[in-house]
Amino acid sequence: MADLSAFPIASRWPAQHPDRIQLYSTPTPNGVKVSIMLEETGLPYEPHFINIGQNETWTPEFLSLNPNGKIPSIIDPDGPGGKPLPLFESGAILLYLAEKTSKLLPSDPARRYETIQWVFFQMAAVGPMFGQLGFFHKFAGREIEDKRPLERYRNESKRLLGVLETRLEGRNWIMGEDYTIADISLLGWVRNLIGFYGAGELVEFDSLKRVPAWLERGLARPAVQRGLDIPKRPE
Ligand SMILES: N[C@@H](CCC(=O)N[C@@H](CS)C(=O)NCC(=O)O)C(=O)O
Repeated sequence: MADLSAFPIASRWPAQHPDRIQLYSTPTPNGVKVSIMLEETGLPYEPHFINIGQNETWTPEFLSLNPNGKIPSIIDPDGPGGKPLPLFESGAILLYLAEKTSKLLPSDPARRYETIQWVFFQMAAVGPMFGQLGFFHKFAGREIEDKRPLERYRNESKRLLGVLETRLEGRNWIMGEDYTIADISLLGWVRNLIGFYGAGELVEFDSLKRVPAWLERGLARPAVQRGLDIPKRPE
């Protein structure tokens, strides 16, 4: 049986199954990347709900795993060399799980780097820009009179959707016929932009053809449906 006693986070969120991957998360666009990946790969894992509304990522126990105070984070009790591996940053976690399972990341080196390139595109551009648009359109930023930040993030989000629209020409998935971690990284963000953030009209989502069809294909996957609701929010 794996021993997680060296990890302070395991004292606050105890493992019932210490031999399984421990997932500390919330079902946000960054969080669901990892739960979807775990569902797609079939790896055994144990989810722990972290309440970001109550600032639980800023507790000493959580910060001991991720000094950046953000979900998602994991501990794999069976990491490289059989030793426990703590990991944060959703992109790094996706890559790690893909390599661990040899799934959802092409093995051909050129296609592998092409996939990683799109994961970085999500991490560096789509996530931060859509997130800022959400802040200025839906959350506290709505109150700000100066509309230039909202305009900037709207324009940039619209442009990024255009990049995806072009990429998906003649392709079912970001990497063509292969559904990969690039799709997993992006699905939750595009869904959130037009769903929870209510910014579909703002970015003229209806003027796109391929992105909506890709989103529908992705959301139809049973593992995606399950992953979107993990960890379950307490009632
Ligand atoms: N680049 C990070 C971003 C993670 C992130 O922004 N997580 C948000 C939820 S989507 C969070 O934990 N927010 C809590 C807070 O900042 O208090 C990743 O992809 O893992």
